[in-house]
Amino acid sequence: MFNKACLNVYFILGSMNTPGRDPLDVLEQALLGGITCFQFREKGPGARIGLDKFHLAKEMQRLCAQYQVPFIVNDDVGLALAIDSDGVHVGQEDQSIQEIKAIAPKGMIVGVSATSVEQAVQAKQDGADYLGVGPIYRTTTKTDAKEPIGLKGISQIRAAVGTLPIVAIGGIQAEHKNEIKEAGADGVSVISAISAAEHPQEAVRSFFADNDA
Ligand code: TZP
Ligand code: MG
Repeated sequence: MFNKACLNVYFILGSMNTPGRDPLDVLEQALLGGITCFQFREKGPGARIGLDKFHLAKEMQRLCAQYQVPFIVNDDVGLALAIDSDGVHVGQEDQSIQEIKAIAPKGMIVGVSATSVEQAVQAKQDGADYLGVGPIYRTTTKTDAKEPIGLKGISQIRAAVGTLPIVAIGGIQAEHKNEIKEAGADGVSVISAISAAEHPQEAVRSFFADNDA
């Protein structure tokens, strides 16, 4: 079952985020560390395509199922439907929420990225199940990331969308988690702080160190 607690420590990964390492090993370490949600985000230079992407998605989905962690596909609605993922996450330039809701099985989670109050309110109106809000801080992981919206951006979006689940994204390290939750997010989503850590399992644990709300 999906609820806002799933957004607590939400890990995002594609094979291009684990140079020199097996992305499945990194994911398994993160699952052992206790991540509460996972997003398969296979995009950008070096990303797998076609059957390679499909197989990696299936293997990651199987791992997440083993640990009972929701498995969300980024962008690729066709893939999400083909493998019956728990959810799909789309940006402002991707397929519209209404279109996705019309073709997806009932209960498939639809997450939407928002960088402004306007986008957040629109996404809520269109039926998004949760919002990915950011970037909060500066990040180099996404080359076309927008200007950081900071903690203030989270508070403004929270005030505008009521109780809709919100996960923050962009440049987030473990020590940021408290201030992000205080600003109104239900959790943090993270790529490099976990994927590039020498010990991904310990990196996940550090996100629970002084805040396990
Ligand atoms: N969307 C906004 S920032 C970002 C995405 C996918 C990248 C987050 O990566 P990191 O390494 O946690 O800053
Ligand atoms: Mg997208």
